[in-house]
Amino acid sequence: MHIRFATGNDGKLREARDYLEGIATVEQVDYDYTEIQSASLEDIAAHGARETYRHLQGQADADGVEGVDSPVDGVLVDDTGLFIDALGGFPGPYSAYVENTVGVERMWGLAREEDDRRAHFRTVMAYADETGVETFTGSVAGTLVAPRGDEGFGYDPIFEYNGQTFAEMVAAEKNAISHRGRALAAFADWLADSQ
Ligand code: ITT
Repeated sequence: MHIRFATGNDGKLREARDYLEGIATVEQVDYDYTEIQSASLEDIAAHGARETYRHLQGQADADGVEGVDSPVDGVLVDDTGLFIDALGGFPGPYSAYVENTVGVERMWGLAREEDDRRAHFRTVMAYADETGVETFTGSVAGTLVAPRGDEGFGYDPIFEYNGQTFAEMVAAEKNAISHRGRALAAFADWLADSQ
């Protein structure tokens, strides 16, 4: 089984490869799909996967090679957000924009002002193939803390789960309990059932 993962985020790619080892090979695809403006991670991911699949299919047809025409050759997209309870779910679907503008340290600065520092990560994985699009969701609740740890990526240093930040865990430990790991588990179950 071979899957194309449309992402520019090496951390996401590493975790998906790690989780799907023995189930599927994961190829990174560099296609800048349209990130639609929506409060729904499902809509953003499903739209991105459908668009990328159509693009690759069109490219394969134009090249005269066999089309991307079986569940073996589907496209995966991952849309993730960090939702902070005391901030009404901010940054949520805007997490990438906020990381790239103000950065993780300043997000912690905002959260530190709050008594309630609960937050959750949510990932939606969308998988598109010739039969359509399926979405798989995973989430994990934790607490925001001052940055600790060098593993992981993005908001991992400020997200604590059971006394450890995600940046203090290696990929396999994080995958066992994380939003992405849970979405990948649902995806892997679906793949196994559909074969
Ligand atoms: P794509 O190319 O896949 O879109 P991206 O980094 O832009 O990569 P998103 O739009 O899903 O991804 O943005 C999610 C933001 O949340 C972004 O700032 C990520 O660094 C961060 N993020 C995603 N997954 C994370 C995780 O498991 N731990 C910490 N931060 C994460």
